[in-house]
Amino acid sequence: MEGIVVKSTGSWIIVRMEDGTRLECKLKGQFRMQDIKHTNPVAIGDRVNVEVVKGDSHGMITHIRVRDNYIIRKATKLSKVSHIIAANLDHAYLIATLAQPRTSNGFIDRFLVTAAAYYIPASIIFNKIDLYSHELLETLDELTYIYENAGYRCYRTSALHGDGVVQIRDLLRDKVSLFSGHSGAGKSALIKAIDPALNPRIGVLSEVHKKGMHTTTFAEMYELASRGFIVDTPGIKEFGLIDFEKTEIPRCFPEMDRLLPFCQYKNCSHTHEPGCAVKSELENGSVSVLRYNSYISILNDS
Ligand SMILES: Nc1nc2c(ncn2[C@@H]2O[C@H](COP(=O)(O)OP(=O)(O)OP(=O)(O)O)[C@@H](O)[C@H]2O)c(=O)[nH]1
Ligand SMILES: [Mg+2]
Ligand SMILES: [Zn+2]
Repeated sequence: MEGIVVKSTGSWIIVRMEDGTRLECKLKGQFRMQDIKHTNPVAIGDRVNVEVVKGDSHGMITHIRVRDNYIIRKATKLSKVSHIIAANLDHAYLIATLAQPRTSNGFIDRFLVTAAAYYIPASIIFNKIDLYSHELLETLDELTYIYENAGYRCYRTSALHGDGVVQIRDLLRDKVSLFSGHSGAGKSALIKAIDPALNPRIGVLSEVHKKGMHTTTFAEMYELASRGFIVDTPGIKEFGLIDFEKTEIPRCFPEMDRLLPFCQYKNCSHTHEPGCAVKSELENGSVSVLRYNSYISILNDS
């Protein structure tokens, strides 16, 4: 029997079987030994084969199909080992907000680079727009302009009041999508707004720092009544590129990647080389300084 991993709590792996039922499973020991690069040998979104022993209510995962793609984060800040956030994704959405807890531009860019690094199309959803002041709405217009020019769609929602929710529901139809972002950005609240029949836990912000309280502790894939699957994830502080060549970073900034054919050197890093099209567009204003600064910062970090 085949199914998709929808939740993994450490002790049990919940698999959604083809007929829509959910089965608690264990993983055959061999997988745990094979995969030393990742802390979790089986990830949300994995397509698996399951065997059920007659008379047993639980299943045994016997095979994990090769992943089309996956997105990872570092297991811990300095770790070389990574944790697979989810696999076999059609699209990754960053749930960002300019209200509390504000998502920085640097974080947005790191998310976009991570998604591009693993060849997962990405977009940004600016949530909590009900809380934006006039100034913040202007900032949002500027950011939308920058990111849409770079090649990323931007959406605006209020999980609280329902603005923009129908549009997101339509985007998710028949796809497997990931919601990622800081704790407290409203990932779970937005899922609830998209499909009120679902019940992901929704948190509150801390009194003092107005940050999220890490309410969602395990990633979980939900099935939408409007068709489609959405992976809710725990809030994340930072993304990190692992096993990733520095020379691949320019590819992960689509607006720079598009200009590469016009650079004098075909492996231009857009930093010190003469005849660099990115740097000349930077001066003309068509490549955003904000994005370029993130690019340099990511390049320096890796
Ligand atoms: N005003 C307003 N509050 C929102 C909105 N979306 C979410 N919230 C509130 O923000 C808080 C955090 O929401 P969650 O959905 O739990 O956030 P999360 O991103 O899932 O956080 P973690 O699970 O900790 O990663 C809750 O108090 C929500 O009610 C919104 O659009 N507007
Ligand atoms: Mg949550
Ligand atoms: Zn260049």
